[in-house]
Amino acid sequence: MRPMGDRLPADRIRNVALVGHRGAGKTSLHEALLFEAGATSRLGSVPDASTVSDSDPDEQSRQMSISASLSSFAWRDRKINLLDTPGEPSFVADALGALRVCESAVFVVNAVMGVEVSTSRLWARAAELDIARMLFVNMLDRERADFYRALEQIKRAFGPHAVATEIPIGAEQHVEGVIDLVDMTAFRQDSAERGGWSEMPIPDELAERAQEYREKLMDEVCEVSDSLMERYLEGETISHEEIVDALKEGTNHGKIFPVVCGVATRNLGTSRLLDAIVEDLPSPVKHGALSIGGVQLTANEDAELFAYVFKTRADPYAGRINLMRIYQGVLPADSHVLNTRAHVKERVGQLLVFAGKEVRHVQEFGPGDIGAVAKLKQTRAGDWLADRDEPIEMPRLKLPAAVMAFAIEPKNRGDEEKVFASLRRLQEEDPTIDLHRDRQTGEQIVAGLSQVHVEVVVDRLRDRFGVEVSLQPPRVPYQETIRGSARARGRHKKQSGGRGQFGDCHIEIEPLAIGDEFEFVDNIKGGVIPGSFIPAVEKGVREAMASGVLAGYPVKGVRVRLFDGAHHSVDSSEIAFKLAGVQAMKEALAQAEPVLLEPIMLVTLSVPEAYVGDVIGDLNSRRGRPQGMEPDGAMTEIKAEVPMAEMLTYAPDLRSITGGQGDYTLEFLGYEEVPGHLAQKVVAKASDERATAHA
Ligand SMILES: Nc1nc2c(ncn2[C@@H]2O[C@H](COP(=O)(O)OP(=O)(O)OP(=O)(O)O)[C@@H](O)[C@H]2O)c(=O)[nH]1
Ligand SMILES: [Mg+2]
Repeated sequence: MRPMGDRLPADRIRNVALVGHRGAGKTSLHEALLFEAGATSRLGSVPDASTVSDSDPDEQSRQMSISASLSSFAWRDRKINLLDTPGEPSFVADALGALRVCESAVFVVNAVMGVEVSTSRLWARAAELDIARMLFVNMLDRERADFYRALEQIKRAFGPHAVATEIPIGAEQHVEGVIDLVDMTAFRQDSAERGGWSEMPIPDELAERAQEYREKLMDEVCEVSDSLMERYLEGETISHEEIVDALKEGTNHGKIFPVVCGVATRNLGTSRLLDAIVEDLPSPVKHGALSIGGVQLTANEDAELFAYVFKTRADPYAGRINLMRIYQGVLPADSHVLNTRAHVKERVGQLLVFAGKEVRHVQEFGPGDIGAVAKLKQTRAGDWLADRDEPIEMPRLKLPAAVMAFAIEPKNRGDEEKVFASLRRLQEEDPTIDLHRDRQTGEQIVAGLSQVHVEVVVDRLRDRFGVEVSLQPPRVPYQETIRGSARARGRHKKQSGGRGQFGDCHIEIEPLAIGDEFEFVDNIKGGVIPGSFIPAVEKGVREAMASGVLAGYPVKGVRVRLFDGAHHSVDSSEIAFKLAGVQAMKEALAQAEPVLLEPIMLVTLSVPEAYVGDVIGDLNSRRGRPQGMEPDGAMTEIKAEVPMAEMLTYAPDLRSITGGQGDYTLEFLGYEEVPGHLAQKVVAKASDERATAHA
């Protein structure tokens, strides 16, 4: 056994992700939990930009979380590693990344709005990962908040095993405490100070309701074990310990999802949530050995080290900070470890623990723990650190496609290199960012999941790297394809002075099935084009496809058959055949009924019922095709397929239609042909742009 030093054994650790819809109160709850646990001395707030976890200037100015942030603190002899995650769908990579390294998640639900779109999506991901889940119904103090309505919605969305373990005392601005249904005791909140609550008798008017919900809880708890159920049905008393054990067992195995409640901004219900986290949620040892990418890992401190880096933060001053989860073994400070992707040794200096507003240094991280390390040279999110060079593949996160593309330009000429290098660092931090150059205009393109996403990139370039860029209007990533087939010949012949240039090819092209990109078939007989030159023809064909004949967009979905040609024993060369390929392909494309394709998005909206008609009318005017509608508490969920070109600036429009009460997410579905009259406009615009670019 190794000496423990300043770390706790794995069974005393709780790794918990706070997840839920945008604005449900995760950051406020994170803040209140830190305060209640004594890790901070004052309760910060989101409107005052004084929370621990929304510490970036762009998080503060937008009043929303953008990156996952970690805090570690003690509660009843356990170490809780709490990850506050963003609810905004554009930053979902961090929420998913956090869920993957935690044994459990607390879902924060707004008591006015109930279960919202992102919450359901994240729940599905947590279910796939098979992690323990509990729910915190927040904002009980708000007007129109209704714990019981939210609870019904939760059951409808997540099944009957979501069960209240407490109910509120009072409602809206008069909420004053909670009743614990396990022990049937009531707690009144006297102040928002730490420990500012006291036990009280269950108020008479709530006695019956508390009994009713206690029975619902017992029905669920007893389902965990047959013998418990039998005794319960026979009317025997079940002890406090038995209930607590069964609740823990059920929660650990995804058979029960406890629902608690409170008011994050008033620090109400937080002490009880902390108790529930350490009592009901699993430690890293609970699950036993984990099989990741075929390698068995156990939270054993004597086994060799395997640590997974799940988050990288690019900081121009502090350097890179990596957050990692130790799956097995111990990582000491001032040591060397192997990065199994880059196959290099990294020197580990100080190990960091984010404790409230402070950063502490520790001697080591043990198995099951989550912590940070600064200044590793090559390591970034997605890498494994290990004692030996055994590469482990973490299953890839299913992330949405980056389809909102903007061209950016440095405000100062000469900053191009710096902009690009800084973008690359930001991309390490956020894998959903896509960077590329526009083939036609040569512009630097930054693509993200939404406009906000790309705007955040621009802000971070300025705040962290000191480079100012301007954002050009968003671009639709059109594509081109063909509807018909055609044959064409390409012939490159030059005779100038010494050796000539000669290549000649005949091709036939036809459309492929939707979704297939490209196929090249070599049908040359009798060596009319020598085998060594055929790849050159294919290269030319591909080059021609990079920029279509209609508007210069990439061409997809074409089968090319090379069936004839000619060569010259002295003058033929790769370059000559490549140029012949380009020429043949351009000609063939022009004759094969080229068409323009546009991306189609699935938009999922959540709007108050009163605005449904207006929202649908507006979607129709955007060439939208409604796919369905479902009432969901006070809100209605609408799904529609809409061309991306019509959704580029949707956020402000939806805001004005719904008085700011609507919300939506976009997801890429696939490509479809652009209707003729609109296609003409796109083609005309592209030719104007080309003219300006070459002017
Ligand atoms: N009245 C009331 N307001 C709350 C409560 N919890 C949070 N808020 C407020 O609601 C707003 C959103 O809270 P946040 O904590 O930022 O929510 P979040 O879930 O972290 O939001 P994202 O990070 O954007 O997903 C802030 O203005 C909070 O002050 C609550 O329990 N009661
Ligand atoms: Mg937040």
